[in-house]
Amino acid sequence: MITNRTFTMIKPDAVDNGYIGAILNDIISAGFKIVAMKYTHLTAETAGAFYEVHKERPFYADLVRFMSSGSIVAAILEKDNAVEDFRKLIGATDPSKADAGTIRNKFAKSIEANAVHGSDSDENAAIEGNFFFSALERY
Ligand code: YYY
Ligand code: MG
Repeated sequence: MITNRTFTMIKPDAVDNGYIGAILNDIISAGFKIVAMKYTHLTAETAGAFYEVHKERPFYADLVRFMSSGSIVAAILEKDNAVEDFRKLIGATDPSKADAGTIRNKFAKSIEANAVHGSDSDENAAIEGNFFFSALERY
């Protein structure tokens, strides 16, 4: 059911640092089921479109550059209360403020290169999942 789904990306910093396996392990151990997943690479255009909601923010240009600087892993995850529970699992946007044990606390070094993305609402989870995956891929 769509309301039990969220969307995540393992960002270029975490991919480059070799954390894909450890992060997926934390996600699965927390009770999330992987519905769809792909290893891919954003261009400046696709990263810009994905983060369009932030285009007036001062960090937008750097964020787009960073998000298109290396490979990412995109995934749709399923669990009861997926959006809220996943935001708790990843922790605060700024890893220095993320609670101990959260994915950003463990694997991120800066507010920009913060290891993972997590959707902030059911509506955005659906939009973001549809951005990366065709209907066939996200059955
Ligand atoms: O949803 P979340 O990823 O926790 O934060 P957002 O406020 O949606 O910002 C998206 C993304 O932008 C964030 O993960 C890192 C980057 N960013 C930044 O580089 N500098 C900021 N001051 C705020 C956000
Ligand atoms: Mg956000």
